[in-house]
Amino acid sequence: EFTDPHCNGKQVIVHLFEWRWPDIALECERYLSKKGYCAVQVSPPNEHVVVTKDYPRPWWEVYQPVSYKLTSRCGNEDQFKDMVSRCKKVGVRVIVDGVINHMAGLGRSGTGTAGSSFNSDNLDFPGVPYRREHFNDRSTCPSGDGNVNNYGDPNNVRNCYLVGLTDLNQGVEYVRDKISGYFNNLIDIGVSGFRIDAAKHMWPADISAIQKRVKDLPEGGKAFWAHEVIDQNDGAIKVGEYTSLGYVTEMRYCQKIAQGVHNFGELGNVVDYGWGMTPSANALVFVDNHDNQRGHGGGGNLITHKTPRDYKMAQAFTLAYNYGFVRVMSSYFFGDDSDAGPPDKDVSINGDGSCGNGWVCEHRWAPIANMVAFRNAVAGTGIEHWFDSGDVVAFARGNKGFFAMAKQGNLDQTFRTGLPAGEYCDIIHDCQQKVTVDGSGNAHVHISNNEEPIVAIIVGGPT
Ligand code: LAG
Ligand code: CA
Repeated sequence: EFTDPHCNGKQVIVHLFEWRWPDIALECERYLSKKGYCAVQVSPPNEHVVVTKDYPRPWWEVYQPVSYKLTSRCGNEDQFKDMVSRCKKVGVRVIVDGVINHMAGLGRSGTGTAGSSFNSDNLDFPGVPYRREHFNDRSTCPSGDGNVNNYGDPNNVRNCYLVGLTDLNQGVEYVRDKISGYFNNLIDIGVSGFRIDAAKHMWPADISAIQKRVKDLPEGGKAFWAHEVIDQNDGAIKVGEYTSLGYVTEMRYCQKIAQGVHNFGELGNVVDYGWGMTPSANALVFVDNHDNQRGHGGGGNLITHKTPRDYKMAQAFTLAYNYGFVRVMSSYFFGDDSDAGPPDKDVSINGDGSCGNGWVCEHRWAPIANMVAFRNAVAGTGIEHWFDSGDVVAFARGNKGFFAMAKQGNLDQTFRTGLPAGEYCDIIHDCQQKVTVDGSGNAHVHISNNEEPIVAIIVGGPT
């Protein structure tokens, strides 16, 4: 019910992390629509704190709400509306990162990005307005210091302050009304779905009560919901508590795909239900996200754009495989500084289609971008003709697509592809090589030892 992305069967969303609204509008028109991306997840559009005290304008200031007015670091309300309508016009939906667990952190006060005053220590957010009675307190939070400090206790995780962020009580009717009012305003503007920040830190029943107050989309049906629940088999809270509410983030996949790319022999076990991984129908799947790529939110031992060859293999495999609904990450460079905010320059596009001005644009890397069409083309098919030698992995998706990658490159091998006979373009390399499938469905595959030791072909693809 809450897992329909409303984009005509398209299968992949992209997170344009901290991109500004005018840049996203342009990207929808010039790129995302053409490559078959279903939707873009945008950073929180609501008013938030301006952090200058601990660090000059860190990325994470957008996770400290001041109100639900639509002026944020990414742009103002007019720019937001313009982006949503321009993206929608070219068939790309907008999914908003909804920060509704909390407001700004203790110790912060002043004026937010839309001009509202606030004082966290007094639990006073007149821009909403929220007051003391709308927050959790000693009567609901059992931890000694008021902060989340025991992941074994759901009351602690959900009713206490996450890293000192003033924790809203979503059990209060007024709070539910304010949050659903914010979401309904976004739906009126044309937004199609929500990524729910810190869903683990809210009661599923409270989220459900909020969802009941959120209107259907203008074209009919419920909005798309993806709940951020970090479950790495390390605490009391399980993603399964949220699957009736929409998609849930499957963080264990980040660990599994990293292990798999480091040792191809493990790729057959990349979805481990024994590990409690979410059923495919509810799993939001990604190689990395904006938190774990910089060591926040369950980081460590995963693959990011900083190792491009591995990253391309991880993301291409993820798009070729048949697990979950895939979100592609699109980052900016941050070196060793995990607090660094986004570049203060527009996203520029180089002659070769890559991005400049500090934007990584993984979603434009050919092995990632072109695999979006692959996933769209093979939707609904199963994995067939699985081959895994420990160095080489290959498989078909029904009789619609075939994918192979070779860890060391230098591959010359014949595989069963399951595809109809014919000549196909290798979509990974923009058709620079062709793959011929013979009458029995076999094809000889060549992979050089380069930066993208991958081959992929689809029925109905470019020729
Ligand atoms: C999330 N998911 O559950 C976001 O994906 C994650 O990026 C958010 O944390 C978190 N929940 C709260 O929305 C981020 C940073 C934190 C940052 C927080 C608030 O990962 O490091 O905390 O946003 O800006 C920062 C400071 C803390 C401080 C806190 C309160 O890093 O040291 O205690 O602000 O002032
Ligand atoms: Ca909470």
